[in-house]
Amino acid sequence: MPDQTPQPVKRLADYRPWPFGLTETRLDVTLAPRGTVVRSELDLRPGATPEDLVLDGGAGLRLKTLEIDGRPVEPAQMRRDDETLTIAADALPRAPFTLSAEVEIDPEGNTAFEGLYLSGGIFCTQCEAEGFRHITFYPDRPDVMTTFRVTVRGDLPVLLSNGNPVRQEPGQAEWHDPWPKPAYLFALVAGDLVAVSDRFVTRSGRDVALNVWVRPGDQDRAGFAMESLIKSMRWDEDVYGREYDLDVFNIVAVDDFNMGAMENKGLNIFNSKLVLASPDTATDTDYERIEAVIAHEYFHNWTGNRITCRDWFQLCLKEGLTVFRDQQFTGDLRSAAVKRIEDVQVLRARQFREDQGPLAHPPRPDRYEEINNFYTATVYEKGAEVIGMLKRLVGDEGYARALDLYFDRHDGDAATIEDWLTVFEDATGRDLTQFARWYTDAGTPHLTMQEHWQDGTLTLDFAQTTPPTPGQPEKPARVIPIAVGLIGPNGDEILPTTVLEMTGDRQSFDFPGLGARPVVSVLRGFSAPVVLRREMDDATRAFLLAHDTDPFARWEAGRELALSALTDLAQGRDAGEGFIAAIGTLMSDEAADPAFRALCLALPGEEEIATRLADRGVTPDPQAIHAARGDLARRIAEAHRDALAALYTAMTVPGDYRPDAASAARRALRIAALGLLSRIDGGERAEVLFGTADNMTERMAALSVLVRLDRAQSALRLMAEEFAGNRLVMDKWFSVQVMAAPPDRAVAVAQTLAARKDFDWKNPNRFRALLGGLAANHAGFHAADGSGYAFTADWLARMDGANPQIAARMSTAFETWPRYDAGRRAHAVAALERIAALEGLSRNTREMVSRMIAAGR
Ligand code: B3K
Ligand code: ZN
Repeated sequence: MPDQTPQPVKRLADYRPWPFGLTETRLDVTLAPRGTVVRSELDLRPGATPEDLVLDGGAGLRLKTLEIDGRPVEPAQMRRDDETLTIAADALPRAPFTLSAEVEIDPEGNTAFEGLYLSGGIFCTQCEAEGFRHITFYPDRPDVMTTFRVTVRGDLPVLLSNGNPVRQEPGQAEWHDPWPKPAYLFALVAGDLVAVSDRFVTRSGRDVALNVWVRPGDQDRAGFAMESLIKSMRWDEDVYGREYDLDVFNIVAVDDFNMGAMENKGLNIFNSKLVLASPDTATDTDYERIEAVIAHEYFHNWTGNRITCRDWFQLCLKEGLTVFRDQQFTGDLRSAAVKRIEDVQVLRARQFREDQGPLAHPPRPDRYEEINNFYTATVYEKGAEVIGMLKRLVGDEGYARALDLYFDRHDGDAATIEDWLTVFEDATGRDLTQFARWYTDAGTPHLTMQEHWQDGTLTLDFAQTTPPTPGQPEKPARVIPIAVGLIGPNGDEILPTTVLEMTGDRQSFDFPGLGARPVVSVLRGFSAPVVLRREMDDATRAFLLAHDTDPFARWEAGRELALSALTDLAQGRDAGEGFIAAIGTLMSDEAADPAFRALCLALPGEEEIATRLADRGVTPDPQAIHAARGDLARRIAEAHRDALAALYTAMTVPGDYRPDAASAARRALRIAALGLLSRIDGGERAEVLFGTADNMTERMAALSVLVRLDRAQSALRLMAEEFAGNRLVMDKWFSVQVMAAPPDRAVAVAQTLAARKDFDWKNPNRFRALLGGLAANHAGFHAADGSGYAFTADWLARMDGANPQIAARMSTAFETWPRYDAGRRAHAVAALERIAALEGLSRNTREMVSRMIAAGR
């Protein structure tokens, strides 16, 4: 048979449908830690022209038997390499046939947590994107969809798979999933688990059994996840008209998981940190994230499962839309204004950073080596922003019509971005040819605005340009929805939010008939994911911070004030008075939502300051940035000592802890005040709060302050004693010590922690706590002597041997290296090259590291 060595680069342009049909998959799995036996039967239909049958299958599959319609396939008619099994066309019947295989796999030896693996005695699976090929030989691609019948055998109390239960008896369970699905949505879980259970009756009357499965003893921390699931099910019916479609919905929490959670049909598997919560172990942020991720995975049932992706290049079709939906959900349940600001902060911190560096790629990439490297902020968060822009352009009604059409037209399909855009064109009559560039072009557009005022007419001149990104030197103009409002000199709004549509490189908009020159509030609600540049003095920013009616624009005005002060300070210039005065007024404005005030009080992080400097062509100096931020915080505290102390007391939340938005908002403001006050009280309040708070939110906030001030020894000891048996709390304990450490000690702290017995580095949460904690300590990670880079590289190299997905993901700590000074750049490249030179380096990490190194060439 001809050689078919897999090509390293996969290209969208090479897409071709699978030449066979698959009508049903039957699996019979007999579980054993080192030798699980998987028997599969695939009902296949050959295409019109005879072709070899190529199935995906990893090197870890030990093939025992292979039969076609009950007859063994001759060895001469098949070919095996590390990634595929090929059966020659002339060995295949011309009519429908059944291919049966028996393979043996080793879940206990599976440290990559992809396919079937063991996590603390629980068998579980992760198949997206290409994990099913480590369970059996299969056409492991999202456009091959079929129904599944699964029998699970094993001496374990709980045996779960997708769909509806057919038969359950001791040691054996049979499941049937009537909804055709691709292999990436397959799941199996088995172990000693207990359920927190409830029911949900859908609006058409289907009675659904709901279970959140956890380890015995964890039931009292699973209630919030269940409440969140019920809210999600109701919201998707109310807002998108989407109902659940099986008799059961199972969620399982496991401790070893490569990411947050997975939307397997009817059997979501979650990282335990996104399920388990109690007031004394989880923070407000944890609660909000649990609610959002439970919703996200549940919403995938329609946007991802019922309508899936044709190929992995289309990943943002399901991820962008599902993120957009979970953002809407959180906005509806909590505060839409606060949620929008938080989402923009995440977008800027992660996606803008990605777009500005060597790993930039479009929301719909057209090439990849390892698809797991493309579960990125660009695919997820920018994918969601693009949908937000579409909605803004076609209006709420147009959006609702388009979504109804999408669900009607594509239910059961493996669809593409073109299908998605066509639905919007058909539902609204709009031509989206130019809009499609948001999907195909990488990079963040830079938008400049200039104002002209003459004879009662205000003219706004806009210009857009997008910097080059790897492989895309030139970028044509995009459609940019720019939401503006005008505010009169007395603070009254004279033009409510209006959306301008920019389509050219340069474009002007006139606002005639105005009595006096207004102040322009622009990019309201962050109406497009662009970097906006406009000349504005501090007085105008302070005016907008006081008067803008759009909460995002109001917050943004404060942010700009803070950033201009911090970038000046970091370059040795005196600054900050304007911000200190404006923030003083806002912090005590009782009419403003405490959550909003907390957001305004939190200074931009060091990474954000570095990004702003780099954006302005200045090489960031991490130590100077750290000092500038500390200095401004101290000056705010000195200027507003009494007001902050009053806030700290007033924002105490009476009664038992509740994770609702209003209580969380008060705690957030109280914590913001605590952080500032700690710059002048030596950490006294933090020490008291750590000892007295009845909830993890305040205890962690206090602990972080104490770590920063280097007086956390006894608090850390107490916490370690109290929570030695709680992995999730101990993850926080690891991460806060590195993240909040004084930068000159961060690497040493990380080294000490890494040497501890309980640094169980193969557990992704623990690894992320330590290495992600260091990466988040900007001046610590970017230590001038390269020690942060070297430490991280050592651990990436080690992790790559066990779990390539985690190593590759964590390697993004290096993605900003080109913007630093020559000394740091040399250390960073040396670290990356050391990883690249490793023998046996995974495809995942190799692709990431070589893309990052290429930026220096
Ligand atoms: N779809 C999964 C992510 C899978 C990641 C594979 N490396 C979770 C989510 O986005 O909902
Ligand atoms: Zn998702």
